[in-house]
Amino acid sequence: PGRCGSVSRQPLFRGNTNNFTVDLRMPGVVPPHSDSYLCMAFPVPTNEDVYIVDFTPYASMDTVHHMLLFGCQTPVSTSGYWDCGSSQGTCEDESSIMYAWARNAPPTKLPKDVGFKVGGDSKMSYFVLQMHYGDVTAFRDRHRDCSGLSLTLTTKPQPFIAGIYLLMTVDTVIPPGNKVTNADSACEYSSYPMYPFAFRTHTHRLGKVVSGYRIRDGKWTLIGRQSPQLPQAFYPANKGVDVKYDDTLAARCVFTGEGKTTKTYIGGTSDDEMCNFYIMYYMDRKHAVPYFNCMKTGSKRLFQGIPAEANVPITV
Ligand code: IYT
Ligand code: CU
Ligand code: CU
Repeated sequence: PGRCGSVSRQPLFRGNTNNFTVDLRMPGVVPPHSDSYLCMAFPVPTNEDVYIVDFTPYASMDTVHHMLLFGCQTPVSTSGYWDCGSSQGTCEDESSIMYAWARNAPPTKLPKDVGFKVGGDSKMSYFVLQMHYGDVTAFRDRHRDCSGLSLTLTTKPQPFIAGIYLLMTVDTVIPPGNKVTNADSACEYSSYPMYPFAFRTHTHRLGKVVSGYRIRDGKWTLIGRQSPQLPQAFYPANKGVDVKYDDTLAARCVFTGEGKTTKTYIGGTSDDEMCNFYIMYYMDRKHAVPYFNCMKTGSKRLFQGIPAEANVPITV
């Protein structure tokens, strides 16, 4: 008692029996050093299918750099929190990101009638909260952190199901020096219509701009473009860009090797790089797919058609 006194550990039922909220909070932690990543898993509190329809962040602005929510079946640990920095991950199996909070960025809202499906037979039996703590000098007073999220869940089937499409590169090598290195990925889309409504970019230090597109009949339409040096939240996607069977999804990350003396590879540490473009979308519940992954390198020929804006660094 006392540590996170007012945080409830039990789902709260309120309004009608269809709706409840779940608090996912760190259990009063002191991050061991600046730039710590700490994770904690929480079981989805029902065997039924439930839908996340809203997120409410509770984060200490002075210490929390960012906070991510994943869903998966087998978290790295199910008791207490663990260090989930570069070496240890979040889940043993495939995990899917569902929410991102980043300092100084407005949080994402799901559109009406859209929910992430969890529990039941969804393969999402645990929530994993990942916290990135920045400067720990704020912990000199020995207080403990109880930051986290509150989820609004409903058992009422939602007309549309939210999901994540991740485009990433796995073989990018950034040569040291001044010049620009592009990391391109692209995949043909061969499923039911998907409606992007938010996007998130992720690189480490060397990323300048990340852009994602739908290619239809040779025409490139922007889904989103952002500097990965800005808070890595989900930002609103370009409106009205649906994705249909036979479209291609494509993303480019622009890196610079400036200031480096050695090659930089894709990897988990802050000395490595990553090139990620996440699309948050919804699909009709009748044939919704909860996540997609594209790890295919985009061809030179295809990327000759990319709009020039994708090469323009965003200064922050
Ligand atoms: C090598 C890489 O790019 N890793 C990324 C993307 C990634 C996320 C998930 C890859 C796999 C996953 O199951 I979830 I395979 C990556 O680690 N990105 C970080 C977070 O860990 C999600 C990020 O902040 O986007
Ligand atoms: Cu962070
Ligand atoms: Cu990364």
